[in-house]
Amino acid sequence: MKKALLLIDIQNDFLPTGALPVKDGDKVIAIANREMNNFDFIIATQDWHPKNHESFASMHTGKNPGEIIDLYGLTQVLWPNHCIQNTEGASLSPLLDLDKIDIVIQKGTDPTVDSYSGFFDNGRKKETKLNSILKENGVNEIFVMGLATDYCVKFTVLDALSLGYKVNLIQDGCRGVELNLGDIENALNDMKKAGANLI
Ligand code: VGL
Ligand code: ZN
Repeated sequence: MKKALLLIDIQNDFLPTGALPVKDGDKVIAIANREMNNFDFIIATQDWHPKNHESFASMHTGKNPGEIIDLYGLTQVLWPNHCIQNTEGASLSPLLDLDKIDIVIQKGTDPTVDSYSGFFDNGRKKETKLNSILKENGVNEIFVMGLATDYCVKFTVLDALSLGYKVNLIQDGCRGVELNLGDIENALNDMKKAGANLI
């Protein structure tokens, strides 16, 4: 069986000068470039929202980023506009060794539901091609890193575990949003408790 490296949402908007900046998010780039030398199958995920995505605070009159709403039955944190399809902010960082990435999985395209995980939307109603691509390629173990620890990294890891993959989290290759103090630590604990190997 085969191993794969999963690079989560290393996109301009999540870097320190982006629309939804993750503190020290740029620090993961060198780690990603180093890790890519250790894998022959590399997948990147890309948050890829239409401009009317309902996770954007701008879509809800009187609401600000960081506030929480009910979005068609799911709890939704509201975000600044970010990773809008075909914008510079949505591009994977040009500082990544992009040539080494085999496949890019886009997510978050349905305006009515957010999609933190690379596998499923937050309501688990629709699935990306990630699971089938891993299966077709005989992958049973994944190494995950990227942005953000407490959102897209966490939910990708939890879904991968639920699908039966062996999951290793490259800890120094992740940075988090930390909307509330302790979110990153709690996310790491949640992933560990669910069976992820923190390396
Ligand atoms: C993410 C918030 C909103 C992430 C994406 O990549 O972790 N976080 N959209
Ligand atoms: Zn998003």
